[in-house]
Amino acid sequence: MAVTIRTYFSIAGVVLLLCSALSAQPVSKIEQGQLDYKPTKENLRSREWFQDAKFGLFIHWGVYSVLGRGEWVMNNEKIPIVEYEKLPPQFNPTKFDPAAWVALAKAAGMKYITITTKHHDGFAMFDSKVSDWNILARTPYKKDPLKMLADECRKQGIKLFFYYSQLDWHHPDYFPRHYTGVGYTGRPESGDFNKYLDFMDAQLSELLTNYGEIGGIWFDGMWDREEADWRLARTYSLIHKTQPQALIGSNHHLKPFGGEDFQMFEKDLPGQKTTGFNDKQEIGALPLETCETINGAWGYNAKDQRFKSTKDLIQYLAKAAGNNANFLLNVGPMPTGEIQPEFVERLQAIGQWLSKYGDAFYGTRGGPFSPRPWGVTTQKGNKVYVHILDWPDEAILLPKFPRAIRTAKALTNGKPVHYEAHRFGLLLSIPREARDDYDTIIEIELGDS
Ligand code: JFZ
Repeated sequence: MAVTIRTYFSIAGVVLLLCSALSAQPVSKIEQGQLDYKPTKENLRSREWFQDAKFGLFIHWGVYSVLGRGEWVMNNEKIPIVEYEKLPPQFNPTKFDPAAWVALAKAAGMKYITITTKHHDGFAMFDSKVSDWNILARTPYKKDPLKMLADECRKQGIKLFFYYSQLDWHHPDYFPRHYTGVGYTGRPESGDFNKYLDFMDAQLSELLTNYGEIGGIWFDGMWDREEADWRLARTYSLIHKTQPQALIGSNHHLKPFGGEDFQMFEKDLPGQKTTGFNDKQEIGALPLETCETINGAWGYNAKDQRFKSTKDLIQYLAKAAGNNANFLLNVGPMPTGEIQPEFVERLQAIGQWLSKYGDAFYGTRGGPFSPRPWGVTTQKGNKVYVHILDWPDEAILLPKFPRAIRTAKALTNGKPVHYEAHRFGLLLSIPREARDDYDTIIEIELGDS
């Protein structure tokens, strides 16, 4: 079994991976979803918007950032709740500047932000009335960063999505426990899971009523209890009723359930199954999104210096687009509220590059040809964009196009490129001077037939 295990996964994480790989098909309860679901007009419009948007900023931010060892630190290091509760008093992000975060996302060419409202540690990074395990009640900061961010997003024209962890290592009623949050937290060995789900629905209601119109909810964590009845139908209807335009997606690494509006792939291009925890994940018919980190960490990790290059990230964006998927690229802000310079530099470089090549991304869908070893294609109307990511020669043979070709030009310099409609396919010349360091894009205009 080929398993890629991220470094911050502890032994428990490895056990989790093995267990999920060995377990039979998931029990039907988890698959229930909202069976009678018919998306509204607003929802369908949002899906189109989402697919056009192509590029978003993922933000993992919570009290774990104080320790700088990622968002799984509580479980990885088996920190009991009494100890973990000492983190919020140390969390005072006075340098958090929502205008700067949103401006950075925009400068990167991103159209939306997805931020953790509550991660697996159960800590609400927003004003919650249903539990005092939240940023206003427990930290010296005493402000609601989500409110500040939501206001700023509206001002700057960026959509805001909320990540919400269904898994909870802090709530006593998250019981029975299964893979994680087991044995060390100090919670009683009893609890009422339905009460926990009531609490979750109450927090979701808060998120859906106090922050204006949102882009959607990004669920994560139901993989922790495959056997449980998550009452998805109820939760999903609550969301769809309260905000019909909001899109629901869930990181359960399976085919989408009824009531979901988009499908996500974690650290994986759609259908590639490279991570070891998604070997059962099939591509459904919904809009797609793939998420990735800049170094190896979601939440702030002070020691992780393995930054991907701007080239890697741009090529990943292109591959996602060529696979008909959005790219949600993550940053884990520091406990000060700032985003570290290595992330900022890369995001700005991507944005600068995209400001020249955006036509080949925004508003496109996966192109006429499935991804190839040399690159991918995207398409918008009668234009096909050929993204050549890795090809050493000055000519390349593409499969035959479904329609006649009117023009072909390199987006690098805007000049026509030579092509020949050959009986084996389309022969394209890619002259040296038209090359781009990251992605050489040839725009092909198709004729009417
Ligand atoms: C999940 C989170 O655990 C992680 O912290 C981060 O938020 C990411 C975006 O989503 O990642 C997972 C979820 C499940 C497994 C592995 C990683 N799993 O089942 O092995």
